Amino acid sequence: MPQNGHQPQHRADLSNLPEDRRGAELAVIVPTFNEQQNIVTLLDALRSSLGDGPWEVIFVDDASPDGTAELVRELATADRRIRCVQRFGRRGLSSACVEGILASSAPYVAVIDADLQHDETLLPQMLEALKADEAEIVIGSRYVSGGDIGDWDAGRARMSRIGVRLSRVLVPAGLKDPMSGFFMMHRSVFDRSRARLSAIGFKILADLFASAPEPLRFKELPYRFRPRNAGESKLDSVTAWDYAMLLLDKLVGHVVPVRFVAFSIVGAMGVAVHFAVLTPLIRILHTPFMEAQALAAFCAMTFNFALNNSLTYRDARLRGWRWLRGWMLFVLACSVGGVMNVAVASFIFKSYGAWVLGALGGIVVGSMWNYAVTKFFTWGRSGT
Ligand SMILES: Nc1nc2c(ncn2[C@@H]2O[C@H](COP(=O)(O)OP(=O)(O)OP(=O)(O)O)[C@@H](O)[C@H]2O)c(=O)[nH]1
Ligand SMILES: [Mg+2]
Repeated sequence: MPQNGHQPQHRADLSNLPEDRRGAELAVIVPTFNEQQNIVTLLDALRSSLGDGPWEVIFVDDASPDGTAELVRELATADRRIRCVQRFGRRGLSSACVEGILASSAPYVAVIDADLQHDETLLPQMLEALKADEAEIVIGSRYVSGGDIGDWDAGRARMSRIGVRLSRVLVPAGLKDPMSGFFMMHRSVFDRSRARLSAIGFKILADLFASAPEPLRFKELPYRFRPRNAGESKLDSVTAWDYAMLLLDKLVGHVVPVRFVAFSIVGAMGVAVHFAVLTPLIRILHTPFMEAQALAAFCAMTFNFALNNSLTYRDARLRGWRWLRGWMLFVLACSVGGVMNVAVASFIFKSYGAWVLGALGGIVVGSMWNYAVTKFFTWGRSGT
């Protein structure tokens, strides 16, 4: 053992090892959720595109109930280029890609969807462009000449265009398809961006560009977006919320955690629910104030819990009995937060005689408590 605590600088001599022991040069990362029906077709497509070269494919599966990971592992017993990373109690395309990349040592990394919408025949060309140092990241693009969005309906095409326009605050103007989920990069691109990545939602490419400490040298290759091969789309209305959170995180995340912003937005909606319950109880049913207030607070807390579970903590969403347990912990924590709110508010009011300041102080302290405690105890997150 070295005395000074530093690791000795040693390099293993690998020159005598047989060729077939070499690690992969290219890792293809495939995030999956319920894509069992597409795995075999995708693997055939990758094999015919990449041939016998030194590549590997890493499926990052978020415990799909349809048995995607089980199938991948079964196929991996016949072909060691196939690997599977399985995550539990977690969801998210971007974070799955990050973990897939971290699980590989390959110097080149590609990301591709499992549903065969991306044109895997471009992969060799992407690799060549990187090796020739034409760029450090090569993007499969639907918006350069020769590229096409395929058979999207007008609504989806419009949503995509709006997404591209909004992304302009993050990515260079010359990048035509920042919403692409199909790209290949030199590992160093990822390494440089890693510390600043938000890894929220679906748009890992825009995240990479926005997180790079200096502008990335990129190249776009056109391709036609194909229809989904089999299975169902995972896009839903919450995808837009995730995208808004990604943009917000990139813009203000260094000042205030974006989850706290989301938590506060949900909290503000909870105030509306509180009054929507309180008003008819008092005005119509003539319920005594304390009872009405308690019932309204209970409804607002339940509403806040449900919404935070679906939006703020979508990636760690609780279901079944864990939902029930989470809800109880949330109500408990927020009740304590409510007591703190009133205590702080009355302290400020008594000290300074300013009721608006008192109310605001109470709200700030109460919501910070609620956020910090529920983040840890309800959704079990100590990090972001
Ligand atoms: N690991 C993981 N993968 C996901 C998650 N959500 C989506 N994916 C995968 O990410 C890829 C893209 O998802 P899609 O549902 O095809 O999204 P899309 O291509 O933008 O939408 P469609 O055109 O409707 O298919 C697919 O391989 C999905 O299985 C997730 O939460 N976790
Ligand atoms: Mg798809």
